[in-house]
Amino acid sequence: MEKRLAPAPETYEQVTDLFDLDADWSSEQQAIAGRVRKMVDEHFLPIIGQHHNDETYPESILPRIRELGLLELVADDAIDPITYGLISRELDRGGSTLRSLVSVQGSLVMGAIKMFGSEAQKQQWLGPLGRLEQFGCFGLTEPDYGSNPAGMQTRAERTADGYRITGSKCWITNGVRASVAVIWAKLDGQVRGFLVETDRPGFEARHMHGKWSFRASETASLYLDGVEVPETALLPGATSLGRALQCLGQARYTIAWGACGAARGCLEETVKYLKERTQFEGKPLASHQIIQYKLAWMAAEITAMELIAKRLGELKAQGRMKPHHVALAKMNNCRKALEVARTCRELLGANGIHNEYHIGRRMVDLETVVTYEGTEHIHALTLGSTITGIKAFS
Ligand code: TGC
Ligand code: FAD
Repeated sequence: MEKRLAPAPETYEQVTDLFDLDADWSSEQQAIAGRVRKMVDEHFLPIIGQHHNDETYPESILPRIRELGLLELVADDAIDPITYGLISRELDRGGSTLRSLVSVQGSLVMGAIKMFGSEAQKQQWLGPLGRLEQFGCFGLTEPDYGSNPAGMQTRAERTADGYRITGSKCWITNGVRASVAVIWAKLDGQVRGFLVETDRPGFEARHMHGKWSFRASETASLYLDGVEVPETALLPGATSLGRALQCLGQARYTIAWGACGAARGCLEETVKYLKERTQFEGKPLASHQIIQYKLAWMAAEITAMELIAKRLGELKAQGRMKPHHVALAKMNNCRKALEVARTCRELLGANGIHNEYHIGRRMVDLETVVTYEGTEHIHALTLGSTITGIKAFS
């Protein structure tokens, strides 16, 4: 591994919880979050810079996620919303690509099977997906239909013993690695969800290269050329676009928490740097007024983000979480995390653009996070429609 890559930050100070919010969590919730944080510090941060550089997937983190049993907790419904949020926050403090790995598998794929699958589908898939023996992907976006998936062109038609699916999907996380793809397609004009095994004839997944964001995450285009699937591939409860959006609601929840972690990671690393780096008569950069102002602004923003995530978790735990709650949290927290990352990048000067530090990677990865799972504009329009009662999408 290249020597100048960022070290594991065991020594970073806890400068990001000025309202003592973490003290509100139960000892069990804090313990799980602590275990994830330790795993990230010891096994993810030391390797991720190189993978980001090389555009490679951090395979070595998979056994660590298995050891912690994070996705098995999801499979068994043994996790409360706040704990899931805290796990997402700690994963994203390492990298948004790491949180994505878990939230695609857990919230989008396992979530679709849990909410809309038959008993047989649950028996077949949830165990292997939870143990990360198998990977899944979620195919909604198409080349001409990103923000507006209602226009999707992928079609399913009935055959004698099942369905034939034709179409293409793009920007699909884990698409090449997946052995099962949740494919959203129109059947008789209605959006339905199918579990498509990726080794079926006519199914092809191709790596998308050339990303400058999410370089350590695998993204694919999927091509379905008359893929024949049995009757049992249909997710019985996935009966409309609204069902796909329900899955997204679960994943957007993890993103709202994850953004807090990404921002925390940036601020922790920046404070350490500013206390060590001196300019102008040997004074640490941290002693200058403009710099302290920016640190204070970021600490306040992170506190506000965490309060939003906390409230969202409470609403989810009470079964009261609505799409506009998720839209507000996803929109605000992703935007603010990106602003924090950009400010931290600036405060590190030239070092802010070098991968000796994690901030530049976090910043470019957050450009993906503000875009996927509904862009900032789309979430603003969802909120606008809630506020005014007028839909302004088209
Ligand atoms: P609209 O007519 O408003 O709604 C259709 C039906 O869906 C219901 N609904 C929702 N249900 C649950 N959660 C939500 N957030 C929902 N939003 C709407 C709605 O009530 C309605 O139900 P019903 O029973 O009346 O039919 O639909 P629309 O076509 O006008 O679109 C609304 C819009 C624009 C908000 C929606 O299309 C949207 O969210 N677009 C963004 C697309 C998106 O987020 N794509 C994400 C792809 S997956 C991804 O990015 C994974 S990233 C992977 C990683 O982490 O690495
Ligand atoms: P477009 O819809 O073309 O939007 C372009 C711009 O126009 C945006 O700024 C948007 O906000 C704006 N815009 C669009 N409509 C309106 C409007 N009505 N009013 C105002 N502004 C508007 N998808 C999946 O299905 N599965 C995945 O696993 C997945 N993983 C992804 C991984 C990565 C790394 C990335 C970058 C994307 C991933 N996506 C995935 C796709 C992602 O969900 C889409 O990129 C996103 O929904 C936006 O669609 P688009 O890129 O086509 O942008």
